[in-house]
This record gives sequence, structure tokens and C-alpha cells, in this order.
Amino acid sequence: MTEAETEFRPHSAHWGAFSAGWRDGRLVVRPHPGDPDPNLILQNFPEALRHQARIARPMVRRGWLERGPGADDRRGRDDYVAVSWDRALELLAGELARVRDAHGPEGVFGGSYGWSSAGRFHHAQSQVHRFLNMTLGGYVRSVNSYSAGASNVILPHVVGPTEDVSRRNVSWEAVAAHSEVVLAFGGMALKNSMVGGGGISRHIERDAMRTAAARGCEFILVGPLRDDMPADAGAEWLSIIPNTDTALMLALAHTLASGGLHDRGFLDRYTLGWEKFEAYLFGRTDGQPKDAAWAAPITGIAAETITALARRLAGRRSLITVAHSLQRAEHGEQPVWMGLVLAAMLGQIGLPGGGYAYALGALAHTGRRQNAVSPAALPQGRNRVGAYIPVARIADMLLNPGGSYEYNGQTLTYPAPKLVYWAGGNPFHHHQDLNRLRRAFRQVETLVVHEIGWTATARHADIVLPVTMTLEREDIGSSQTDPLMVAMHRIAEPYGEARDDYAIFSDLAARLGKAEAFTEGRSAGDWLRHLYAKTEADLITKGLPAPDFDSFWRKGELLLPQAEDDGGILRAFRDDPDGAPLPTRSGRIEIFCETIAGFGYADCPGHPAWLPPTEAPRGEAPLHLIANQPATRLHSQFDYGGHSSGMKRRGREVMRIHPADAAPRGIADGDVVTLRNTRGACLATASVSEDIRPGVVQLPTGAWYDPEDPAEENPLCVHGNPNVLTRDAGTSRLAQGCTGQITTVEVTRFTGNLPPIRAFVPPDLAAAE
Ligand SMILES: Nc1nc2c(c(=O)[nH]1)N[C@H]1C(S)=C(S)[C@@H](COP(=O)(O)OP(=O)(O)OC[C@H]3O[C@@H](n4cnc5c(=O)[nH]c(N)nc54)[C@H](O)[C@@H]3O)O[C@H]1N2
Ligand SMILES: Nc1nc2c(c(=O)[nH]1)N[C@H]1C(S)=C(S)[C@@H](COP(=O)(O)OP(=O)(O)OC[C@H]3O[C@@H](n4cnc5c(=O)[nH]c(N)nc54)[C@H](O)[C@@H]3O)O[C@H]1N2
Ligand SMILES: [Mo]
Repeated sequence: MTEAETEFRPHSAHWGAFSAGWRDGRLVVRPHPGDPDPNLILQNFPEALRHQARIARPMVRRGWLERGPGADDRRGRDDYVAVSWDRALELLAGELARVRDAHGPEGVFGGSYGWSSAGRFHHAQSQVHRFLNMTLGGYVRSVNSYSAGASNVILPHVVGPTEDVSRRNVSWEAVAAHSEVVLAFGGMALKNSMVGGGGISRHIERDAMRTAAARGCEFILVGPLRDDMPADAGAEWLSIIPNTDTALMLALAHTLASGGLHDRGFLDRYTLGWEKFEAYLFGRTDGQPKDAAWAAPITGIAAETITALARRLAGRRSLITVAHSLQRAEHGEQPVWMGLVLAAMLGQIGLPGGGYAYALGALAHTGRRQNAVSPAALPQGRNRVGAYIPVARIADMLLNPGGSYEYNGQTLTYPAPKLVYWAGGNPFHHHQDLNRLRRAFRQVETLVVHEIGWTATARHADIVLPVTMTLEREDIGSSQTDPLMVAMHRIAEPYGEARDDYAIFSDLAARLGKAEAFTEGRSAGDWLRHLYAKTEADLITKGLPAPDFDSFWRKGELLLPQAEDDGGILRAFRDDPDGAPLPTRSGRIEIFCETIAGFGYADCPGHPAWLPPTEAPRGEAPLHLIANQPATRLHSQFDYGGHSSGMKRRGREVMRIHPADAAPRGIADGDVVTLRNTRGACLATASVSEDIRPGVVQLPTGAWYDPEDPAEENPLCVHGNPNVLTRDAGTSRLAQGCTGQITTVEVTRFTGNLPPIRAFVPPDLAAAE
């Protein structure tokens, strides 16, 4: 397929629908013609497809092969032995059977968090879950996400499920038509809404903001970076000290309440616990009124600016949005809850384009209509193991098996899995304090990884199985919030000996005597037809045109019907609070929450509160570091692709710093710098910019972890992965969510010989067995 010119065939990725074909031996990727604002991340594909960073053959870590399963501090610096598929699968099936027989399915951690690829059948996380359920009877799982770990727990207590407050809530259509003022905490950067899990055919956010702004809607960005809102929104920038938004929100609330500008009628009818919160707000409980003068030094925003802003919000169709990023930090529950309380005080919740929208614009899933038919999804079977961890407690679990911790009102015990199985995620991308994660992964008996490329996670694994990437297989792309279902045609042959996750699991299931249970007798092609049949049947039931699978495949796409924009549960609640109560304990918005208060957590009390962070910039780490989502790729995926590597400088990830912080440190634009704190250090290339708040530096996530000397305890990452610096601690005892977004560091100019970047060079390969 690679040699000749081929026709362009349809395909889809989390970053957009597209077609691809070969021209002069090169892969050419064209965004879907219907996409008004295509995503450049698609251009990582051509170079990534045959890059040397890909894994060509099954590999086994030498130490594991020679000494068998067990804790081993050579993980991450050992060499690998290439083996045949037959040998790799025999070793792995034997090891799975050993662990199952000795420990039961509780012996396997199969959480396997990660974004995988857009196709709904070859979705690696669904595949590994189904495999473990069907062959072992289950696995230790993880709950919640790195995206919204704090929100996933707090929102259901105080208003409703995260999805109902983010995806099925205020729509972009309503913002364009109705909002008068949008106060966006953490912004709504287009780089983020360019991405949608399962695929996205139309990027509409830029147009929606442009239309609203042209109508006179005012956008106000609260955040440390100017470009968290697109120029199209014409936003005013309120530069805030990171992790202090709750204080600003409280001061806005104080100004509203003391001026009688809050909507008492709304609070009485739709909320619970205002009086208790008001007592805190006015300082009757702790002697400290949360007024603008109090918030000014905490937030770095002048008191007059705060009071003027509060007055601009009152009496208008105001929308408060709170980005995921704010809650990916210590006490991350608070800004999410307080944003809701502020919106309740303004009384616009449930009205078109008004109220509260959690994470609007964080992904291409929010602010859109829902499909009226269900998307394709691989059934995962039943997990008989009850044990779980909140997803970001992985290193804690591995380092303290049997230890106890608190979570959402319960005291839980960390499970003690022996074998960790990862397919479709990259913990060396997503987890915090990577030096601690390295120590954690050294404890397990066996680490199995299915990967496309030699990520740091693969380099720590005992058994590494090379998998196809999306372009090398057929699949169906679909998401609940995008109407275009895409027939993802194969564009290229598999790389080296790479196989599909499904083929690997099918063979393993056969070796474990569970072939029929796992495959149900279907080939991958049969499964695509089987999954599609559900959509077809749904369409027929609704009396809509329902092309058969072959017509869908030939056409390459199918436009699905979508439901009306009905404003979701918040609109229904506003219209009829008794008939359509919220799914909270009281049926109302809980400003004071008895359930949470009953847990007695000092780090998450019964109403939103300002809780100063444990780690503030001072001493040896005087700067805030924002480790946000990268603009040039999705997380760590295809970091070696053309667009991602083309935007690096001197081969390293780019760190932004304000001139006022660069000058005293002797740092000039383009200098290589070291970022350091007590947990670790990494290199990056400095970009000196006025678009960042003084006192804050920014280094996005996603540069592949590249330790200079992996034998050291805390090696320098020479490439710029900020997770060597971040803190591995939960948001609070309530949610135990990820806190990777914000940390503190010192930055110095790097002098000396620049170490080479080896992240994309495969590890030293020993001779084949
Ligand atoms: N410091 C800090 N850390 C963060 C964040 C932050 O804001 N700050 N954000 C967090 C967030 S929100 C998230 S969601 C996580 C994301 O963390 P991850 O989802 O783990 O990151 P990805 O890089 O998308 O990892 C997906 C992996 O799956 C592999 N893959 C893709 N397709 C397939 C396939 O078909 N089969 C197999 N077997 N593998 C495949 C890719 O090669 C890649 O290595 O990171 C979190 N980490
Ligand atoms: N291009 C691209 N898009 C993505 C992703 C990706 O990897 N690449 N990942 C996707 C995923 S999985 C998710 S969950 C979403 C994540 O969505 P978010 O978590 O919202 O995205 P981030 O870019 O991490 O953060 C948004 C902005 O919040 C600001 N911010 C950080 N801390 C604070 C604070 O304390 N206060 C205020 N007011 N602002 C703050 C930062 O300046 C940052 O740029 O993004 C999705 N979109
Ligand atoms: Mo995420």
C-alpha cells in the first residue's frame, strides 16, 4: 500500500475526521472537507507512521526473562530481548495463569487508564478490560479520570453527574445566541476543544465565540496565560495567581451579597444551605469577611477590579465556566463548587446561554447536541473483582499495598496486585512525580505493555507487545456528541511485526482456554459489522434511513440524527424544581452539603471555602509551574510526529517565562533552562513572553520522559516532561484526584554540554533469542 499512489480513504482520530492517501511514497493527510476549523495535530501522522520510535517486534526485558517475575530495580534501564510472537504469548499466558492461580483476578491491575485511539472497536482500554473479564473473571480497576478527578466526586454531591454539567448542558449555539457575559475561569483555549474522544468532524468553538462577541457578548478570561481564550472572543484578560480562583469567586460573591445584587429568589427556590455559607462569606464563622480587599493579595487582582467585575455580572445573562485545569490541583474541589455557587447567586442557571457550565470548551464534547442513536461500543463483560483505586492513586497503591486511605466518606484499603497490564495509556505521561512512579513500578512482579512506540512506560515493561496504530487497521469512529460516524479504512500495512490489540488478546484467550468467550467467534471484521448492526437497528426503530454496513463502508461516513438542545437537567430543574429535582440528596443545588460535612474532612468542608495550598511558591521553588495540555499533540501521542517535533526548540519542549522572571536569571529567549524542585529536574527551551503572568512559568505535558542517566535515583529529564516535577498527592480526602496541573519550581539557565535526546531511539536491543 505504501509504494503506489492510492486513493484517499476516510479515517478518524481524536483530533478530527480526515482522509489519507499516498503520494510519492509519502502519506498525505487531508482534514474532512466539512470541518470549518481543522486541527493541525492531524499532521503528526505522516512522520509518525514509520518512525524509528515504533516497536517492531515483541520484546522481553532481559532481567525478567532470566530471573522470572519479581520486584526489580533494573526496570527502566535493562535491555530487551526480541522474541517470536509465539514465545511472547506463551510466556505471557503462563504468567497470567500463574498470577490467577496464586492470587485470583485480584492479582492483576487492569485499570489501564489512557486515551487509546478513536476507533470504537480497537479501543485498547475496552479490549484489555474485556479480555481480563472474560479470561480471569476481572481485575483491579480504577475509577474517575485524570481529567476531572475532583469534579467526578464533588459534582454529584452538589448538583449532578459531571457529564450533565459539562457535556449535556449549555450549548455553543446558546452561547452564540444568548450569553451576555462569559466569565471563564481557566479559559476555553481552542487548542483544547480541537480534541474529542472518538473523533470530531466539525470544530465549531471558534465560530461560536466569534459570533457571540460580534453580538456584543463580553468574554472575560481568568487565568495565568493570555492565550487560554482565542483572539476571536476578544476577551479581557484577568491574570490571576494560580490556584487562587476560589478566593476570587468568594470575593465576587461577597460583593454581590453585600450589595444585594444576588438573586434571593433563585437561592430560596433552587438551593440548599445559603445561610450557612453566607455566615462564612461575611466572616461570622471565622472573623474574616471574604471581601475584595481580602482576596486582592491572595489572587493578585486589585480589589476595585473585583468589585467592578461583580457588578458587571449581576442582572445579565451571565455564564460562569470552570475549566478542568482548576480542579487538577490541591483542593481542586473548591473552585468547581464555588463557581456553581457564584452562578446560583446570579440566578441564571438553566436559562439559555446562562448559569454554570463546567469544562465548556475543554474538549470537543461539550456544548454540543447528543446523538439520538447510540454509538458503537465493545461490550466489556462483567468484572467480578470489587477492589478499585481512584485513578491517580496508582503509585500509592503499588508502594503501599494493604495500606489504608480515605475517599469520598470511606476508609479503603489499597489492593495488592502483582501483575500490571497496560494497553492504550502512558502512565509516564499522565502520572505525577515520575521518580516516585519509577520506584512504584519496580515493586510489581510483572508489567505488561501493549504499545505503538517505545514510550517510557514500554521501557519499564517486562513484556512489550508491538501494536498497530489506527491507520493500520479498520474501525468505526464515533462519539456521542458528533453526528458523523466514520468508516475508518486501512491506510497502511502494519509496522514490522505489530499486531492489533484484538488479535493479541484473541490468541492469549485461546491459550487460556477462553477463545470463544473473548471473541464470540468473530473476526475483527465481523465485530465491525456486529457493532454497526446496533446503530442500523436503532435507525430502523426510529423510522430513519438505515444504510447497511456495506453501503456505510463504501460511502465512508454516516450522518447520525441528533437530539434537540434541551438544556439538560439544569433547564428541566429550573422549569420544574419539584417535578424534575436534581439527582442530589436534597434534589437541589447544595451550597451547604450535609453529606460532605458529615465526612469531617478539613481539606473539603461542608461548603466551598478558601483553603490555602500546602505548596506555594517560596524559597528554592519561587515560581509557579503550569503543566497544561500541549497544543501540538494529544498528551504524549506521536510526540515524534512532524507537527509536535517541529514546534520544539533545540529538540526540547518549550517553557514560557515572563521577561520580568527571565531577566534576573540571565535567561534569554531560546536558552536551554533547567526546571527544578525537591522532586526532580528537567530541561526545556525558554520562550520569553508577555503572555504569561510574572511569577508563573508554563511547560505543557507530553514530551516523552528521557532520563539522562536512568541508573540514578532522580535523573534529569533532558527533554522536558513536567511530571518529573509535579506532586503526587490527591486533591483532598474527598476525591483523591490528580493534582498535576500546578506545582512550584526554580528555573536556571543551563550551562555545559547539552545532553542528547534519546527519547525516540529504541532501547539497546540485545540479540534475538
Ligand atoms: N502534569 C500534568 N499531568 C497530566 C495532566 C495535566 O494537566 N498535568 N493531564 C492529565 C489528563 S487530563 C489526562 S487525560 C492524562 C492523559 O494520559 P494518557 O491518556 O495516558 O496519555 P496518552 O499520551 O494519550 O496515552 C495514550 C497511549 O496509548 C497509546 N495508544 C494509542 N492507540 C493505541 C492502541 O490502539 N493500542 C495500544 N495498545 N496503545 C495505543 C499511545 O501510543 C499512548 O502511549 O494525562 C494527565 N496528566
Ligand atoms: N491539544 C490538546 N487538547 C487537549 C488535550 C491535549 O492533550 N492536547 N487533552 C484533552 C484532555 S484529556 C482534557 S481532560 C482537556 C483538559 O482541559 P483543561 O484541563 O482545562 O486544559 P489545560 O490546557 O490543562 O488547562 C487550561 C488552562 O487553565 C489554566 N490554568 C491552570 N491553572 C489555573 C488556575 O489555577 N486558575 C486559572 N484560572 N487558570 C488556570 C492554564 O493557563 C491552562 O492553559 O483538554 C483536552 N484537550
Ligand atoms: Mo483528560
